Amino acid sequence: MSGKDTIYSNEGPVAPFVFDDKVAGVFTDMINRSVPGYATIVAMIGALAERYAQADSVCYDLGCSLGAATLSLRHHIKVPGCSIIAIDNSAAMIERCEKVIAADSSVVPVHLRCADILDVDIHNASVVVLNFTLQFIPLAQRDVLLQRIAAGLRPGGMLILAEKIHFEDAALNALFIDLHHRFKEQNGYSQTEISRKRAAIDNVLVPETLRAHEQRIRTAGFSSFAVWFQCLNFAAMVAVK
Ligand code: GEK
Repeated sequence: MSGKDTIYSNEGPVAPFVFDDKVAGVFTDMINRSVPGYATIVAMIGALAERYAQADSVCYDLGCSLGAATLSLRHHIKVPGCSIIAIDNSAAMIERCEKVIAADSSVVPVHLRCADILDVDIHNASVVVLNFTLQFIPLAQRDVLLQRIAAGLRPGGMLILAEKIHFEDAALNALFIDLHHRFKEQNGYSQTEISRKRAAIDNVLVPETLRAHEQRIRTAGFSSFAVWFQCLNFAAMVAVK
């Protein structure tokens, strides 16, 4: 389904990164070769949802791309009456995601929506997943989004948040960025591809510190918070209402 990501292999001016048809067509290859631990995080999203999905509730996958987290949720939900709402504002992603879901055998209902997650109602939720999506939301809108998620979660409901992160210590921040670039190099990206992608994503993907995430999550009304995965400048967190 996914082609090989060669989007930044040529020289030339770099436009800001967008989730268009070209990106959607190579997305699985791109994210697996770019995000350390991505497959582990996706698998664990299912394991967490298996414990926290509640009967007759909704699991939300916000910024679902091609539906990797949706499939993981779908194959782990065991309670009756639970459905999944998967949302992405990229039409190219949603078109492909529809095919992925149609080809999958699970009977848990999935409703796909092409919409901005900032505009979508969150209601009767037991699990909400933001798997590398919040980092693309403008900083000024992140508090309100987290407050809406907290309000839409049932008591005992869970937020699963994975993000690229920033470090307050400048030397460590530089070290982790450098090691992440080495990781990409080891996965077959050239120096040109790495630096052009970095330029394209600058100001489009805005990472924050773990401290900022925890503060926002607690202020939004969650009662517990933990980091359950981290590799270099990529981390996955969990919070329970
Ligand atoms: C996975 N979760 O594979 N509204 C809806 N979707 C959005 C918005 C928005 N405001 N902003 C960005 N997106 C996936 C991976 S990718 C992560 C998520 C990455 C969507 C965007 O279109 C893209 O599909 C996704 O969020 C981010 O488990 O590329 O690093």
